[in-house]
Amino acid sequence: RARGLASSSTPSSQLRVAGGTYRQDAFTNVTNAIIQKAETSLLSKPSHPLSILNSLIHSHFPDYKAITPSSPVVSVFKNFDELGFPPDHPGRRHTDSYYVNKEQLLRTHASAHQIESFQTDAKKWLLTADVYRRDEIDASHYPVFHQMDGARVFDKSPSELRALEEENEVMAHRLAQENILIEDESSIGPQNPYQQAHDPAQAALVAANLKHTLNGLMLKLFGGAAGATKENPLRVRWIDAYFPFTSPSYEVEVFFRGKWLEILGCGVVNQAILDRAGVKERISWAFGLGLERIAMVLFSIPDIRLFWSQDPRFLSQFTPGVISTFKEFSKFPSNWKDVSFWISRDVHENDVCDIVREAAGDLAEDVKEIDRFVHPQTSKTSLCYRIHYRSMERSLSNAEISAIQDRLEGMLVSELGVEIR
Ligand code: FA5
Ligand code: MG
Repeated sequence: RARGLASSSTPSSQLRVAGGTYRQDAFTNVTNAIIQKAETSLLSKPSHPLSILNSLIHSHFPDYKAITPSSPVVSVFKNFDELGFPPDHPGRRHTDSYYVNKEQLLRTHASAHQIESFQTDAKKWLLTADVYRRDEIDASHYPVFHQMDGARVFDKSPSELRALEEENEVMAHRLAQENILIEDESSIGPQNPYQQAHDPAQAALVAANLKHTLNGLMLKLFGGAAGATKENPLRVRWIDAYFPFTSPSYEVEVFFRGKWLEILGCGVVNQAILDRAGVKERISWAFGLGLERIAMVLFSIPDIRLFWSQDPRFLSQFTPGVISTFKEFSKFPSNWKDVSFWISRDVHENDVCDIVREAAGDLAEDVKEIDRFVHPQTSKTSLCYRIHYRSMERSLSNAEISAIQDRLEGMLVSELGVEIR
């Protein structure tokens, strides 16, 4: 059931998203607020921090082919099935992803384009994409963010593997002289095995190359900003992870300003993926990182909504090619309002958050459930949500917030069938 649909010239059974026209059905849950984001390309603005970071990573990997993905609308098959996600994977849930219809959704990760990228036959590639996940509302979560995937493919020929072994030695030697402390807590075992299809010695070489390559990237991105020295090196931690399309799989964390930050996921690509792409007799590693998470710490951007700000005081602060510290141009006061309602069927917090985004746009800073109880007589459930409102750009008047809150209450009634208390 689509909400607040697109243009009036489009028949109501059709949906326009990022230049394409799609059939809607009972599964449709993409909202207007999200469709608008899909039309906005932050990466095309050279002085946008995401674009600066994206370029910086590209310049660190000069011989990697830059692949530009097409529309953010992809098939469920391509986003999940083809990559080996099981039928009951949580990411497939209606409450977790934005469906255009039962067969198509807004990609939830850049890896949706992995197979087509391998099909280009590039041996080294990078691909950056806007990705979409239904989520809560707070300073670090936004339903649209950007991921960069990258991969390197090796021939299984003895000569290429010998070259790889030598390259690994050179890389390891170079990293050993840098101000980086690598805490490798990962391990190969039944939980995180080499693949049946792989010679373990070859897979080990590929995994080692993956680790050296990404340690080098972490040093490039964070070394300077962290003020890394011999005595106080940049700490990078490798832990085991699980992805349906890689094995072994890892997550990389960086210790920055007193905290461990999850930066990326990666691993040795499942042979079935390369087979499907028609890449025979090859072995590959791949990674996927989140640009916003990295940009927020490198540029000191306190709220993820700022990336979408149209305020010239935001964009004018940044220079292509330069990582600079964002200076907050305002901290306008925040206001909160509660909304309480009776529900007669289960309501997911992400449904409430999407309606808040429809009613309030980026003025909603934070949404939290603050109360829930069951009425002893009627056994109806009551929920109360507290919504914090704040503009990044100006002061909000009480009248404006009340109008948003009225609109919100109306939408909660019409979309979710709740009864406002
Ligand atoms: C993935 O999306 C995999 N496609 C990554 C991958 C690619 C693994 C290739 C192996 C090979 P994950 O959901 O963990 O994995 O997200 C990857 C990165 O995206 C995270 O490490 C984080 O940096 C970023 N990310 C994930 N969720 C969010 C979010 N809600 N907001 C901002 N960044 C996020
Ligand atoms: Mg993760």
